[in-house]
Amino acid sequence: MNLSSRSKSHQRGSVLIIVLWISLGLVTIALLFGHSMMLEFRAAENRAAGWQAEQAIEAGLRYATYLIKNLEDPGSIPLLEDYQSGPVAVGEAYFWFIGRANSYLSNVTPFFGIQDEAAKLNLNTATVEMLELLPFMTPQFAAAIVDWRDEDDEPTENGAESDTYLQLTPAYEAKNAPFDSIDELHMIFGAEPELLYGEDINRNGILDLNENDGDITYPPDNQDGRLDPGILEYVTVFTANPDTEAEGAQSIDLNDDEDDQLETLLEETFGAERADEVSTPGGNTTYDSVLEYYNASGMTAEEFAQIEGRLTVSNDEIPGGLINVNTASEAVLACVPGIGLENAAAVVAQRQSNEPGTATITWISEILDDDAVNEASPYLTGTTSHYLIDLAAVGRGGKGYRRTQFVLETGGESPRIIARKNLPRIGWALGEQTRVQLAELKQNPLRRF
Ligand SMILES: [Ca+2]
Ligand SMILES: [Ca+2]
Ligand SMILES: [Ca+2]
Ligand SMILES: [Ca+2]
Repeated sequence: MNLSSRSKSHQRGSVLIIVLWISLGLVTIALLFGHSMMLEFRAAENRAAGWQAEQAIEAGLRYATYLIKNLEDPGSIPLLEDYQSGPVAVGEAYFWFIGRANSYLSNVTPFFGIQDEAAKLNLNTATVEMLELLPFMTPQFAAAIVDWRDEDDEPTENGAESDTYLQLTPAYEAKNAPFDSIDELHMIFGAEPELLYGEDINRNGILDLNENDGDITYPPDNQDGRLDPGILEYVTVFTANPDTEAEGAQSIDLNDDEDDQLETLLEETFGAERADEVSTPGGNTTYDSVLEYYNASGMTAEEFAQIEGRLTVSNDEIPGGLINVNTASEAVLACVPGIGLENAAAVVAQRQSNEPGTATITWISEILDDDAVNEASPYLTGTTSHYLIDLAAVGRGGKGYRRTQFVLETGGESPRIIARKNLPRIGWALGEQTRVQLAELKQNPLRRF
């Protein structure tokens, strides 16, 4: 081989190496481009699934509004057998109504259904003694709640007013006005996540795996196989003022019935003859509770149940924020004077023998003595006008998880939305079984539940 041919072959080798490098570069670029396209595609897919989930939540809200508007017994909770509580398909998406089982403390699988906001203690009307009886509550936090909402800046015993809040960083003042949202509890002096959320960090009313593993994963829990929810589980701000003045309002105020609406209702329901036999509030009678009127009226329990949902009492002595004895948990009933920690379990046990969908208060006389009934009834109701619609949804392929809570208020022509809150996308609320089912769905998008 002469020099020139050796040099030529060397040149060919160099060219080959350069070509190889360029090809490799092109392949790398193509791969990187492909990868970013794939990421882009996945992001678009997730966005689309999230959008579908949001649409499903709107559909769930319309469905709940329809159910509540058309309830056979106004003021009752829709019966589970009368509607789909989840998963409900909306195109490629699904929604669920996150619910609460009657005895949810040991539940590990989610319960789906429409909830009652009147099952809870009202932060704006509950006394400090009532608040103190809630699980996880401390005397300091109960007093600080009352100080937050009361008009003055004088701390109650153990409480906290602006003096305390102005020393914090950042500093702020006590509200000195009613709570607009239970989320304001985060601003109350002494608010710790353990106090507000307890073990139920994802606020779904069931014991998720991380809520029963001690300190291995957040939140801390006592690993006792029972859910110990925090204060947020038991409180509301929405039940205080049943608006009997609202347009199309259905309620008759027994202490302020100038148009004799009750008489008309009795005649329409029972006929003129029976309506005459039944007493209507006369003269200066002021009732502390609807139940007090029932006891004076001479109606049977069956008769009273037919009209109870239309009745209310306004009374300056009564704070409002009535608790529905048909739906409240044992922990909430324990806060009611006359029931207390000693009778709450018995009331819940008695309730379980009632017909599902019961919307009357009369049955508490079967479990409490007369004194207790008189003490408790001003705080209680058998019906509700505030429904919690807690919706979770996923889009195509089980992706795009969303959760939004709504409060619907009845009393006018149609239920109206008085609160709407998106919950964080982290904090899966549908339990392990649904997670597994959805993972299978992701593998095979054509499959359905
Ligand atoms: Ca105050
Ligand atoms: Ca939970
Ligand atoms: Ca834990
Ligand atoms: Ca526990």
